[in-house]
Amino acid sequence: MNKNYSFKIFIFMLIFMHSFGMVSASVNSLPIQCGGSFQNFLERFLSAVSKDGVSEITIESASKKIVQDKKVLLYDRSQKSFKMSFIDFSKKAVNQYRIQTGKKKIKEYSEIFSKLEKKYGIPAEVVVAFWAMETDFGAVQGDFTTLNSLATLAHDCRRSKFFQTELFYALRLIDSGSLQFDGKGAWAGEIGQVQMLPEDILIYGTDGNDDGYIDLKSTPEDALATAYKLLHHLGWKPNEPWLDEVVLKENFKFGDAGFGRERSVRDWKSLGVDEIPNTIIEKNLDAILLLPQGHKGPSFLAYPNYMLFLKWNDSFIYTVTAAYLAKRLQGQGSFVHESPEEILEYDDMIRLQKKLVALGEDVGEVDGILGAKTRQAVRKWQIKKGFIADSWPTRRFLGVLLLH
Ligand SMILES: [Ca+2]
Repeated sequence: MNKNYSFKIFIFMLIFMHSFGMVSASVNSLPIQCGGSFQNFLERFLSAVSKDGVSEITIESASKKIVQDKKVLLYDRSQKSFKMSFIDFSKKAVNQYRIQTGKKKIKEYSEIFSKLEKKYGIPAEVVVAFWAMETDFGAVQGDFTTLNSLATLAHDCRRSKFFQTELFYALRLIDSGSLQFDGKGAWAGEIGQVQMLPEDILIYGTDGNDDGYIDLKSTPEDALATAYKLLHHLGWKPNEPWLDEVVLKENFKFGDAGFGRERSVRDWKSLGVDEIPNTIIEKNLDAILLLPQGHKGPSFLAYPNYMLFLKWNDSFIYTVTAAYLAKRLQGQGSFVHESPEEILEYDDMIRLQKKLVALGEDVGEVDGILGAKTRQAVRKWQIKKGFIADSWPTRRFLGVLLLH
């Protein structure tokens, strides 16, 4: 393919779409009704988006080439990694290979990193942590056909509206020549070295190596520049920290930890949070205290920039791990911990969530995942039942709760 030609179309499309306000979450003709026969859904979808400016030739090819991929639904129903505990997941995700390779990559791409760091005030280690977590520096980008993945998830009713919009933008990427019908990526439709969805690619796609073409799959400079731009737009506060491991004094009141209980760093210090770096105490930002595996696990202070990790990926365990990997890339040692109790088995986690729901608590989806809402509900009942309120449900806690 003539790369320059397709790039010119791509840039034209971006200018066109921005000037008409078309790079936005809503597309006039969407959403359509989800479910029913897949082929019927696809035809209805294509007929709807043809009115929103997808070219006739793309619509015609899409109708012939896009097929349902049932494997995508299996993946969607079981995101196993987040049924792991923080310590298990982070030990797997933050390994020597990633730390050493990450440091090497920062040297190898030092030119573009220093340019981007200066422009956005985001340390290279933060972006490299995402690069490592998402694709092992581009090595594992996924082998699912992006269009089929997006169409399968758009047809499925669980998150249909979201994926209908992404499918629409994927067709726009095809129109612009920057995506092919057989283009591959992750099972949920993310593309390239930092795994981005079509709408984000249209908005934030950046030509990092100035070759006149945006290639997020095989040009690291383009993927990195795009990730920087996204983090900047999500609201990264330049030259501010995101996370520090800390140590808690004996008799620390663990119930102060968790989301929604921000305090200034100096307040935390007076409450018994130790080993906060001096530069952080001087800045005196607001912070929350995170105990991802309860009071016997590691403890972290998380500053406002940590919330940007949650905008990138809404899994609590993923984000603490990515934020911690960025610190390890900066030379921090591995976290310390005692021997916290293992995470509840899946079936027990479901029993716990169902019991909490029966007690009138909001745990979000009953999905067997110890997310932020389940943790908050656990904390509340730990206080009621006289347990240490560290949001980490042990087997004994579950037993006591089930008897309530
Ligand atoms: Ca490029």
